[in-house]
Amino acid sequence: MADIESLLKEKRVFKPSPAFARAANWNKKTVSELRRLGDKSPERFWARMAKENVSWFTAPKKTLQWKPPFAKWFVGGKLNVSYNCLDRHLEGENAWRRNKAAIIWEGEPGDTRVLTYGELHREVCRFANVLKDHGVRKGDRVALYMPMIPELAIAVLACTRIGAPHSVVFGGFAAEALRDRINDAGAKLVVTADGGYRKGAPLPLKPAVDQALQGAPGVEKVVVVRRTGGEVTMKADRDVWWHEVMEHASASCPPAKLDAEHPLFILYTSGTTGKPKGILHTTGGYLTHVTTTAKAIFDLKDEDTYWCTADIGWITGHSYVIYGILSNGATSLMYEGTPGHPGPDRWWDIIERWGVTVFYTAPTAIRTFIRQGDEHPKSHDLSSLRLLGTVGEPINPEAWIWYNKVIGGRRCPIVDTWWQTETGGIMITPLPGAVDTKPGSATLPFPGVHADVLDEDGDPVKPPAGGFLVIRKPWPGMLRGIWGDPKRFKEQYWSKYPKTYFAGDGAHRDKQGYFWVMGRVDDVMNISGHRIGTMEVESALVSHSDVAEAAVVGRPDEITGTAVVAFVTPIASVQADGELKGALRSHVARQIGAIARPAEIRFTEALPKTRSGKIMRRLLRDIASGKETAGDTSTLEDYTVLARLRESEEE
Ligand code: 7RM
Repeated sequence: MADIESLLKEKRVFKPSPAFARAANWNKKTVSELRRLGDKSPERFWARMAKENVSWFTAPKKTLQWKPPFAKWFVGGKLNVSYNCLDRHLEGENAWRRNKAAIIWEGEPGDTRVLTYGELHREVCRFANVLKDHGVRKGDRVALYMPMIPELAIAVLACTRIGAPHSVVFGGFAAEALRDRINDAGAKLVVTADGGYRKGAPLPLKPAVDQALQGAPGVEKVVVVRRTGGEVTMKADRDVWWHEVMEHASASCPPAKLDAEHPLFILYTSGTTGKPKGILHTTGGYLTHVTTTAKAIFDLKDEDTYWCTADIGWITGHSYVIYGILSNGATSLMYEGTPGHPGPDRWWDIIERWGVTVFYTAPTAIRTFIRQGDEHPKSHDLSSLRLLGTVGEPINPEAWIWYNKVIGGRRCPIVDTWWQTETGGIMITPLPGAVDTKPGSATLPFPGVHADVLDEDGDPVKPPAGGFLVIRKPWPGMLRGIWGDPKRFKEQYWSKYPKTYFAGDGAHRDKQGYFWVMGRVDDVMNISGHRIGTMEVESALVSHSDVAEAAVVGRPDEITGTAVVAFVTPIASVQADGELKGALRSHVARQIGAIARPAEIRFTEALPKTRSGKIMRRLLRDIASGKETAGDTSTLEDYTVLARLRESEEE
């Protein structure tokens, strides 16, 4: 298992421009000083960040208490997340931010709403009072099943104001998945909406809540936002309208003074099998991590209009649409709908109209845009952009170069950020004013983060080489556990190596020590004894001009152990035929080597993805080997894809 062979041949290097470097929040000098501190003592590094970037009612007494795998950060410290995201921007020397936009929101139909820091503070206080009026106390869990509307941001911040941990459930999940998550967290109250807009039409949400609650006896109240105006049934004594209960709620609600380790939220992420895991994050460490990383990596300035396209139902939406951005007093843009509505240029239109300066999105979205053609971004003025980011998957160099050229006009640094729901915040990333970038590499660990790549025996690999990605020292944003399941927490993350967090990803380090994350180790294929990441074969496939997207899995093979099966979506104008299959097989052989040549290629219109755009390869593995799908499919975005894929079998 030791080596994950890296066959990536990427050699290009991009240096930060002198102008960007000069103005950066963290320049070369700051970064090298902080790296030294973080290498020597992560605790002292994070203690300094907690002091510089977070406001405390009571300063922490001890930075870290570490009883592996259980960590407590900033012990004795008291704080409030909503205070850090709101109140502190209305006080003292920051008081001018009262009328600065905190959230610029745009609905899919084109309606807009701008909430200033002053207004957002008022709304959050009012909703915090509504929660209290409806029986929610400190420690009680609140489930949020909502579209991407301002009320979702208001609701999460209101929860943090009173110390009620929230559990945001993707609006795309079905009733059953919602019910399981409500019950697992033991939520007492649910906030939802009549519906939201997606792909040009209202999509109802309330019926799924009604259905879920038939099997969720712990829920006492439901607050319903009117978004689409669609028909809903309101259950007497249980359901109330948001606008009615908000009408008389007081806008004064002092923030609860919470322990640094008070639970902040639970976020469910799908396990490979069975029950989804409720990842638990707490208050002081998480806020320190996301505030510090957002400031350094997105280089947030008061003049910026920052847009992260992630849904709040994903960790990226928690950390870098809401918490890390608002705690820095920056302006966060939030968009309700799909990228393709009303036309394929919707995102570029938003960037142009609002003058977005920092843009953070997923490689899967970038590949979709490449497929649609350059004319869409090129029909808009994107010159406001100054910094680009990616998250969620490895980005193939072709897509990186396109993003740099077509979206960034060759002037914007790209930060390829590696992290997980479990890590809370970004862990491996370029610092845009200080670190040279290479297309396809997340570059180096953030200061204070002790990431490494180990071999099967637990020894660090000698670069250039591949292995298992781990974090050797605790960090403040780390998950504190799996809700209600400490055993699974230990087994899942802390059992492969002693006292070391195993992320489940494979990575390669190059001669310079740069990290190249190759994807989940479950996805690594062993072909005649050679370990090849699915991502490398995918990257080779999408570098062919006729291919828009590709997903690769291994299928058991008597001779080679594993045979490569590729699911390929060709670009719109191309004839998907046997000739193209042959061309793609040779292309992969040329790019990587004959060993990686797909034994089978299946053309498909769509791939099974999560709402956050990750390809669900374990479902493809079942299809490739002709098995029925086992395990959790609740995170699948479009259920019809599976049936269609089964029909794609080779003639
Ligand atoms: C933030 C998020 C986590 C998994 C992770 C990786 C993959 C994320 C990158 C990446 C390569 C990246 N949380 N991943 N970012 N792989 N380069 N920059 O995505 O919990 O939903 O997923 O995503 O496999 O383990 S997540």
